[in-house]
Amino acid sequence: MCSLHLLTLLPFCFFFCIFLLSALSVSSVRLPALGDNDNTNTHVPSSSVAFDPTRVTQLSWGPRAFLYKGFLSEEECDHLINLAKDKMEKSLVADNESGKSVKSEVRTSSGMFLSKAQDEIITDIEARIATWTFFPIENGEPIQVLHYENGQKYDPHFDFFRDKINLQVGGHRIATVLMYLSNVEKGGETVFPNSDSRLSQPKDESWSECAKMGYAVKPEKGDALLFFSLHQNATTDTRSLHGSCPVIEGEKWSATKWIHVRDFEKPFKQKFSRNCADENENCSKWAKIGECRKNPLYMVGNGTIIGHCMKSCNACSS
Ligand SMILES: O=C(O)CCC(=O)C(=O)O
Repeated sequence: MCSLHLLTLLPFCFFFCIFLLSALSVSSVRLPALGDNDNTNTHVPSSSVAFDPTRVTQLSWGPRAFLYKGFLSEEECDHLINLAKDKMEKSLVADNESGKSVKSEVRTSSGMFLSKAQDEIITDIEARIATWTFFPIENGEPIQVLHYENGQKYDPHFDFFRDKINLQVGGHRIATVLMYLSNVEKGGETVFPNSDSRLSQPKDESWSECAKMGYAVKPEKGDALLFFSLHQNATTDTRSLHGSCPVIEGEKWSATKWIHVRDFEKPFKQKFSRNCADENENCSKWAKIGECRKNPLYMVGNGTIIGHCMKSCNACSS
């Protein structure tokens, strides 16, 4: 009787032992947790700070949005602010008809564009963005640093274009990475008024009234928000409507990397052996204030159309 029981228990014991062994071996592998600074388990050769997928959470599928906790170190945030702070100008928006950059009350912050690969730290951050988003570095625009003081905001808008001119350089902006460079005491949230998740996010009194109008993300120094402006089939996603709520207390620093469906650098890299000239006497002045990057179609053309300031923008060899 007793030996019969032992025989029937034998297969059970066998499987139990296998289960125990596998559980022990899994628990002995330590994955870095959120907020853990030990990045030695992951290795990305193109950026000295390892990309760590365990820090990423999915926020919404409509629009597709993800938050990376501690994407930038404190030092990287401070470095971006230091590079930008003496060069800030009133932020502009793209005019829907002409595509030109124009002043508007829709956006009351100030901002400036860094150069791509401006120094080692920027090169590193750009490499990390490429790893996270799966988009090559050349599809990205230069990083734009933004500063919002008390009451300043960016009303809800789309990052995809509605004019034909901007579309010619790199096509639509498909994704945006917003990096928060400072904490904000109150307000300054990034809000998505059309998000599918707008009604399901509980909000207490720490959120501004503006943030309560949609799905919102509180700026926290070092965090980065990635969202997509196009659906998987490359049509525009109107749920990607987003804005920066007015700052109520403190100030907000952020940095934006817009990513296009195609190579955004091509016009800059194009070397024309003929027509290496400026067509406007103001070209060198405009080039110095960053117009080659801010108004690329006019300044350097798009590889088919020759720009008006090819020489000053170093877009050709004479
Ligand atoms: O700073 C923010 O939270 C929003 C910025 C933004 O909307 C943009 O740069 O397109």
